[in-house]
Amino acid sequence: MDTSILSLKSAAYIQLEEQFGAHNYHPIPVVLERGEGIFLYDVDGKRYFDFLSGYSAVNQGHCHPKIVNSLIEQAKKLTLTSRAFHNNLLGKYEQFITQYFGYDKVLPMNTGVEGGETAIKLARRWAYTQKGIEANKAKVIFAEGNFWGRTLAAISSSTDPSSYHNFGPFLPGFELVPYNDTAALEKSFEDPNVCAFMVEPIQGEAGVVIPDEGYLLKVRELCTKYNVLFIADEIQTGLARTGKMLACDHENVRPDILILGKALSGGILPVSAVLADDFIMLNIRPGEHGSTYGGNPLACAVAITALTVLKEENMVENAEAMGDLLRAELTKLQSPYITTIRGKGLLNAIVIKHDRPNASWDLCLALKERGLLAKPTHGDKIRFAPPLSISKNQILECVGIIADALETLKD
Ligand code: PXG
Repeated sequence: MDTSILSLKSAAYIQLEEQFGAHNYHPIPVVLERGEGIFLYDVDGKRYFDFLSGYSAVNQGHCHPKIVNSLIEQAKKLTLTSRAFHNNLLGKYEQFITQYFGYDKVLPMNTGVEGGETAIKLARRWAYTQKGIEANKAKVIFAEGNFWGRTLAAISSSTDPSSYHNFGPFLPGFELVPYNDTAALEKSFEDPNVCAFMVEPIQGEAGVVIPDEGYLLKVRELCTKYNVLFIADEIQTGLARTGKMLACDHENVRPDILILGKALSGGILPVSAVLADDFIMLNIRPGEHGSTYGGNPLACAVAITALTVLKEENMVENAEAMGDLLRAELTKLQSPYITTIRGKGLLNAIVIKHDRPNASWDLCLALKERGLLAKPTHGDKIRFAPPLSISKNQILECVGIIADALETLKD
């Protein structure tokens, strides 16, 4: 650990994690203790623009007062009943979210990866009870470069060795096609045992990989033609992040199964949801799937408010406008070290090119020094994804910080 640029206080906190925590992450060396809107504050009181937003969990901004208030008010009344009993918020939340997104039913879970698992179980169950696939033969297709979490099922579909290496054996029944390749997808669909295609409308963790225009529309067409369920993983792309409520809205396509997570709680607690119509959802009966915390009243209260805030504060429109501005201003920098600037709304990435092998890490350290937090992904890519409440002047200030930090790559 290079602590030369850290206060002793920060170094002590990092040392504690190093000594007592598993070493399964490699964070930027900053120790945060407070968040407000688009800003984070470290233990020394230094303020930063947050350009990661908890990997898009904090779309509404840190500690949004309305969402926090819902949390506190509900926490004083009732937090968890388990699904052994009914609670007075679950039905209200279920009605709210299904009407919000236009599906018959919702199945509430907690983390994103549980949402993915749930979607696959729904698809397999539909395969056996509706499509008529022989027992244990159902296949789910994934796109290369996908990321949907860390469980054994999620890494069984992964093409990233750092996700799957030395964790086998893996779950059978998963197959891969290249992302953004509808010809390969159609070929895979010729197998009658295929029941679903699970895909991110924009691949987030792969480095904000945007498919060609028309890709999602063609996916929808092929899924309908071959009687295959279209599962959209909108855990990172959904909830206004890309300048539409859902990234699928960019092509006006409606997936058969929609998975939401992250910003469904505005970063307050883990809340995920799987939405589908009755012909898919009602194949699962009591006792066949669930989770202790899924649908707990605290999560229900928080999620209703988190979704309400997105609309009340026009976050879809702001994400679109501020994303356009951010990319235009980054392009104007004409930096020799940025080879690509891509994104939709406020889900953006730049690709760094430099002789130095750790240039993107070094750039993130330089950004941190200047008061902006971002993190590299897959070596040379840096995601720029601030909370969706960011203003025009703040975007311009941030691009100034980025320009200044890029200068440090000259030495
Ligand atoms: N789907 C997508 C598209 C994601 O980006 C998940 C599913 C899983 O969500 P949960 O809540 O189970 O993590 C993600 C997660 C990390 C990390 O630190 C996670 C994500 C992106 C980058 C880092 O584990 N996305």
